[in-house]
Amino acid sequence: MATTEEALRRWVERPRALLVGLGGAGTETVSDIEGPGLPEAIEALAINTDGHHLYSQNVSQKLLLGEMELHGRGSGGDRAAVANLLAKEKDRLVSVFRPYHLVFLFAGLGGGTGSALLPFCTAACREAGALPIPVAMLPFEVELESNPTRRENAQATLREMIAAGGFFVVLSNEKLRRFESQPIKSVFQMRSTYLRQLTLSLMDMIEHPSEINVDLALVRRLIEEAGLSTLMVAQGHMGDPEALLHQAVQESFLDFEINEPGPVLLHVEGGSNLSLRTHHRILETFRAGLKHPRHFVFGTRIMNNPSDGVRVTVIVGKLKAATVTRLVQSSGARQG
Ligand SMILES: Nc1nc2c(ncn2[C@@H]2O[C@H](COP(=O)(O)OP(=O)(O)OP(=O)(O)O)[C@@H](O)[C@H]2O)c(=O)[nH]1
Ligand SMILES: [Mg+2]
Repeated sequence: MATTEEALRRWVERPRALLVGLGGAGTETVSDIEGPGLPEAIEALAINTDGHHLYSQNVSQKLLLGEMELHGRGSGGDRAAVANLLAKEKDRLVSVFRPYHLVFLFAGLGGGTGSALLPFCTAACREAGALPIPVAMLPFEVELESNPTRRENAQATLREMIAAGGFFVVLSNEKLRRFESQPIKSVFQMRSTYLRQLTLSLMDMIEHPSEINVDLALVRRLIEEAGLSTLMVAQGHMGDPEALLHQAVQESFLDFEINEPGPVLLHVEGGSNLSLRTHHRILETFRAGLKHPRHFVFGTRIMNNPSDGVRVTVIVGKLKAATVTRLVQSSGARQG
C-alpha cells in the first residue's frame, strides 16, 4: 500500500535550534541575537556562573551554574574552578540540549566561565544527539599580550577543542578593530547582527527543502570532522558574484586563511529568475575564490518570486588560522 501524505508528514520534523550564550561575552552576544523576528524554531539560553550578569541580560531562558562553589559571583578568570564544578552538571546539560537538532554555542575566550563551558557543552551536545556549532571569540591581541591568565584560558580551550577533533568556529575580537572609531557597544552589536544573519541563513538552508537540497544529515556529515572551520554569509546582486565573494570573505568577522581548504558547502538562495548560467558563475567564483577545494558540495534554493538578490551561505572546514596556531603553540601555559 502506498504511504499516505499524512504518514509522510510525520517524518518531516521541523529542526529546532538553541542559541546558547556561555559566560559574559557569550550571553551578551545571544542577548543581541535574540530579538524580534527570530523564528519559533530557534530558542535562546544564557549560561553563566555570574548571577548578577545573568539577571541584567535580556535572554528568554537562563541557567546559573556553580551557585554553591562560586556563590553566583562568576569565576574571576578561574577556568579550573569552573571546569571542576562542571563534572556534576553533565547530566543536567545533556538534558537541556537533548530536544534540539542544532545547538549554537557562543563564548568569549579568556575568562573562566565561557572558556571552560565551550568544550564541555560541545561534548554534552554530542552526547545529547544534537549537532553543536561552537563559536569561540578570541580576546583582543592586547589582552592576550598583557594578561597571561586570559591567554592561558584561551589557549587551554583551543587545545581542548582541537584535541576533540570536532567542528568549531573561531572569530577574533581583533577583527573588530577596523570599526575602532565607533562606540564599543555598537561594534560588538555589529558582530552580533552578523552572527544572527548567519544563524538564520543556516537554519533556512537546513529547514526548507531546496531545488538542490541541503539537509541536516548532509551538513552533519560534512562538518563532523571539519575541525577549525568558518561560516560565512553574503547578500547581494546575482549579477556580481565577485562582490558576493568579497563580502563573504572580507567583511566577515572570521579569522582564517584559506590555503588548502577542507570540505566546502555553498548554499545559494535566489529568485525564480536566477538563470542556470548566473548560478554557475556564482559557483565558479566561489570555487576559485576558495582555492578549488577538493570536496565542494552545493545546494540551491529558488524562491517563488522573481528577484535579482541572492544570499549565499558557506561552510569551509579544516582551516589553518595563524592566530589560533600561534596561540596554541605558544609556551608557558598552565594546563587546565
Ligand atoms: N564579543 C564580545 N566580547 C566580549 C564582551 N565582553 C568581553 N568580551 C571578551 O570576552 C572575553 C571573556 O570575557 P567574559 O565573557 O566576561 O568572561 P566569562 O566567560 O564571563 O568568565 P569569568 O567572568 O572569568 O567567569 C574577554 O577577554 C573579552 O575579550 C562583549 O560584550 N562582547
Ligand atoms: Mg563573567
